[in-house]
Amino acid sequence: MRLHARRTSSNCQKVLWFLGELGLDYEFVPTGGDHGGLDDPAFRALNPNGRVPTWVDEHGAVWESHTLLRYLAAVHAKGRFWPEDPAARSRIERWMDWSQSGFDAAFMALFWGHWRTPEADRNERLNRMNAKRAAAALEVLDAELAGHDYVVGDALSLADIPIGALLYRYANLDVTEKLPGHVASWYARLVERPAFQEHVMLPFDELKGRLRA
Ligand SMILES: N[C@@H](CCC(=O)N[C@@H](CS)C(=O)NCC(=O)O)C(=O)O
Repeated sequence: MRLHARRTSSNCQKVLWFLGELGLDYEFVPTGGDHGGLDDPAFRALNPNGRVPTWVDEHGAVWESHTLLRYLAAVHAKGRFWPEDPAARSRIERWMDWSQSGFDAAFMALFWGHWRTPEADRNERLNRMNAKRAAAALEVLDAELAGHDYVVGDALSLADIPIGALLYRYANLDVTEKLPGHVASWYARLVERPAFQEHVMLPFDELKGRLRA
C-alpha cells in the first residue's frame, strides 16, 4: 500500500491524519509541490488529474481525498469511523460534504487569497468576505457541537476529519475570527490526538506568498 502525497497539502493531511488514526503501515511517496512527479505518465495512469493524495493498493488507485477516507474506513475499520447503517452514515457524510462545499471552500479561498497571495496583490475586500463566510460556517458547526464531544456523537468519525484538518490553520491564521466556544473545545480534543499532532499541526510558513502548489 502506498500514498502519493505532499505533507503541506490540506487534502493530503486529511488522509495522513486518518491513516495515523488507523495505525496502518504504508509507503509514503512524496509527490507534488517541490517533489514533482504529477505529470509523470506512470502517475497520470494512476490519477488522470495529476493530483495528490493518491492511494494505491492491491485493488488499484484511489483519488479524491474524501472518497479515499471512506475507502480506507470501509476496508480497514469496518463500521468504526463510517457506520454501515444508511441513516447513521448520512449523519457523517453530510458533514464531510458540508466541509468541502461550505467551510473548506470559504476558508481555502481565504487561505489562498490572504496567506498564499503576496501582500501587494491581495484583494482585501474578498478576503474579508471569505473570512466572514468561514466564521459563519463555524457558527453552524458550533451549534451542532453543543450536544456532543465530536461532530457526530462522542467518538471520532469521518465527520471530524475534513473539517478538523483545516482547523489548525484556521486557528493560527492572522485574519480569522476566534473559534466559537464548542468548536474550540472540540479543537482542544483534536489537539490531544497524536496523529493530529503529527500530520496536521505542521508549520505552514513555507506556503506564505506562494501562489503555486
Ligand atoms: N478534490 C481533490 C483535490 C486534490 C488537489 O487539488 N490536490 C492538490 C493539493 S491540496 C494538488 O495536488 N496540488 C498540486 C501539488 O500539490 O503540487 C481532493 O480532495 O483530493
